[in-house]
Amino acid sequence: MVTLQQLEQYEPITIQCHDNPDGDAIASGFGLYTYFKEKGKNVKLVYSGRNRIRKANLTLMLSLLDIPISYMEPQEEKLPGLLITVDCQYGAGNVTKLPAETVAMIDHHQVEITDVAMSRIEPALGSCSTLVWKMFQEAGYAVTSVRLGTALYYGLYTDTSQLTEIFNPNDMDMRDEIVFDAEQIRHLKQTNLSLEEMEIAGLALLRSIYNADYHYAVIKTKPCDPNLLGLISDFLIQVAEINSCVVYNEQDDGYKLSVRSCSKEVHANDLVAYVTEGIGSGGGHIDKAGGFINRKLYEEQYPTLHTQAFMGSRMSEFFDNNQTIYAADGDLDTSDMREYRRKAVALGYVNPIDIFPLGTPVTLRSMAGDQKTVIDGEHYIMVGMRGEIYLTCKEQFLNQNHMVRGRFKLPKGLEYHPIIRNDNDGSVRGLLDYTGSCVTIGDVHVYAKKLKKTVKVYPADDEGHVLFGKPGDYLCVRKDHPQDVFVVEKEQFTLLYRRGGG
Ligand SMILES: [Mn+2]
Repeated sequence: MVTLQQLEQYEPITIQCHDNPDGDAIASGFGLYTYFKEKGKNVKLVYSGRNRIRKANLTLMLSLLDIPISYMEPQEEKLPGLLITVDCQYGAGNVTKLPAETVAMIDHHQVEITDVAMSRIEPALGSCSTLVWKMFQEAGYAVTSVRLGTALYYGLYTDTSQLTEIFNPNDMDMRDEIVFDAEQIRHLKQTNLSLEEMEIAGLALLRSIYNADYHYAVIKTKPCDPNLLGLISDFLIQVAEINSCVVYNEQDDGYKLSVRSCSKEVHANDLVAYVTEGIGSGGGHIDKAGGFINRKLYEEQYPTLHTQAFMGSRMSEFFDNNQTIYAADGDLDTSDMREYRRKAVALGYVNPIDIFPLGTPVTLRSMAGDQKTVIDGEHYIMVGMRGEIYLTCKEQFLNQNHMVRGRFKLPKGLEYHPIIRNDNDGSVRGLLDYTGSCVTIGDVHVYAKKLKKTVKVYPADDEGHVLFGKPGDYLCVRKDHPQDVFVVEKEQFTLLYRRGGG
């Protein structure tokens, strides 16, 4: 994994955006440009390909933020020093291959090119701007320039359907931390679409597929700026008959999806997680979500299936298979479940009062997204082995666990370490700095089964906080507390439980 410190050993440096650059490619390229310039490097920001930048929002972005990007003719001659492709991969179909002495790549798309040693590719991130921002932090470089902050913010904005489809916590961190010029962003928002895109949206609406049984719509659009997908789905969800929808199109490396739902029973983030399961990723909020399907994985698993048929059948499957459990009823049928015992594995716990004072509104952020709460002195935060977090009642926690010595540690290489954010003043703390270790007292017995369908569990103590299980996860219920129903992810389950009764 390449770092900025390694890259700044080279000179001169050419940063190349993909052909037909978008807001995110320009912003992340500009970020790297600014960094190397400040290090006193001879650096250039370029793009190539058949077309020049002409979309209104992009020309406005270049002029508002004074971004020094220039067009470079495709050429045979070898570039001296280092070439970094940004928001794309060297040799991929969406970027003109410029010969160079040394090559590096920084990107957030699916890994396509594997023979470039100096690369940093993080497909889980919503924008390449976030990746560049993250690399700045790792290098100890703070973004103090509002001009650069505005560019990076706009890069994230354009790649996540106006920030509505953000689901990676790193993207949320940048959205919340970065300093930007709100007036310039407002100006850019009003220059979002071209006439051509208006036409693409119009055609897409004419060709929608509507399912009257489940009240959903599916639309495939022609290639367009990804944030147009979000606008089309925002429009669709306002139609009376439509309660959920997927709008998608083909990109170089797969399919980008925008999902909406306005039904209480169907959450957009659950729906997109289900549709992309095994072939991509997705998430977001209960009403708006986004996702991505990797073309290679899709073609391996569904070699003959047309994508429109695929989307329709996955959607219908989701509605057919969705089981709802109200844990408070305490009547879950355990006849097809097996008994397991909890292993003596240490988990992490945090007493939030150690971090912020009583009454502070806070946001807990983990890979699973954001959770808002107020420090009430009655809850502890539990930290799982993969950095997942959940709140637990203090009294129950103290009855069921005992603390063990030593700080709680997460395995190396985890994508994100959970944070707690004070919503009054915006200050942020890493949860792990406050996390102790604990193990459960006595034997915990559960009945569990591997899910074949999606399931939604309304917990007995907190019906507002729905748990979602997908095929492969385990549905569990405490043997001695039939109202304690919960879902455990596949990998977690084997770490935490073993077969056995008694
Ligand atoms: Mn991008």
